[in-house]
Amino acid sequence: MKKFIVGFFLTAFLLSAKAQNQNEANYDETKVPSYTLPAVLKTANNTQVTNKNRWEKVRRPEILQLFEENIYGQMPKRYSSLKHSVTKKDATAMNGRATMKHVLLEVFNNGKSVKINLVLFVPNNTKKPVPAFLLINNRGTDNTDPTRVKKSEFWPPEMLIDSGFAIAAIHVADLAPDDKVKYVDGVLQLYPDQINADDGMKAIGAWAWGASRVMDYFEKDKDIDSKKVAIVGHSRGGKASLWAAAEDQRFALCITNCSGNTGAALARRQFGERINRINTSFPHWFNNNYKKYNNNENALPVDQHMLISLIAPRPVYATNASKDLWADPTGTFLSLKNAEKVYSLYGIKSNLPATPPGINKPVIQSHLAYHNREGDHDLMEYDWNNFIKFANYHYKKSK
Ligand code: GTR
Repeated sequence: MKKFIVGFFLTAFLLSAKAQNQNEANYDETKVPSYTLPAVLKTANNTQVTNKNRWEKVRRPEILQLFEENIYGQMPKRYSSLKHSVTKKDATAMNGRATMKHVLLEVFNNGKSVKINLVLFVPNNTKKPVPAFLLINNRGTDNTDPTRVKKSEFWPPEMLIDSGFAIAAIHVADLAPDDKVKYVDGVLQLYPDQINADDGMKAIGAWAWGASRVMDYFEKDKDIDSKKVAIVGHSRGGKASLWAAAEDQRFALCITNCSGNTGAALARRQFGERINRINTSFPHWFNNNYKKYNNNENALPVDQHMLISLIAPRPVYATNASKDLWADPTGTFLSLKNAEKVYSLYGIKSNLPATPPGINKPVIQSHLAYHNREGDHDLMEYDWNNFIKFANYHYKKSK
């Protein structure tokens, strides 16, 4: 009983602390400070980038390095080996419409290994290989139930299968538990040098690394068109989906749902969640160097429009929810807008309007796509329905 009472008060205290922080955040557009974004197209030695060759050879690598050093940490480029085995298979899933595979990926390095449980559904009556969506799941594993006894809008494989896509999911806990102490019990064991380094990867980096290992597997699975894989994440998972697509150019599309601070939203607007808050609540997400920017956004050599720019010319879809001001819908839209100039180097014009579109007015047919769904911080059928349209639009065009 005593335990219960202590637990109750502790939970109430933590919830009210969180609410208080959210209440203290700025949600008033007129109080957004004036700011200057770092120039995405100016190199470290101050020369203007005017073509995609200079972008790819000089500026893109510079920006990627800045994000590694100051925010997400180093991304290991090598591992010793990867083994995969299909541990469960059901060729009659969804009343025969799909084949379900549970694939166990085991990645070895430094005498250690990490096991990644991949849940995958592939449509049965569709010409192979098929394009796929991969979700980095940051919620309970019941959201990606392979038996389909439990269903949730967070990951609706029936909808994707009926649209001719394969759909997969991994869980963040396999890679780095989402916990300020236990986050080292995963991928970081394979790269121990990173654990105490100021620019070492932490949880978000490990989750993105895991998505790339799934891509290594997809390249071997004959049912999957590995040239057409969309990486999807919600919120903290959406921060990881952006980082995965920035680091790994094999992802054809990137979808970042309600990713907010240190995701798709501009940091310098200081609207909703701020760097100081995210680093205090979640010190295990970003590298140690990032703590230098607590209450000091303007000192950052990058802002999040540059993260989106790293994904160019590949299409990016960022979303928000109207009641989720914590994730700064306007700042997300502006981040996309400020990445447009990098897409222009490839002759690509986005179809985004000059100012944020209204609630439930998605802009889907665009390399930089956006919507602000009515409602709360979540990943829902409305969002997935638009992601399917987005993928259809881009894949049909490139055929
Ligand atoms: C919040 C955090 C956000 C977002 C969110 C989530 O508490 O402040 O940055 O990541 O969690 O993942 O749902």
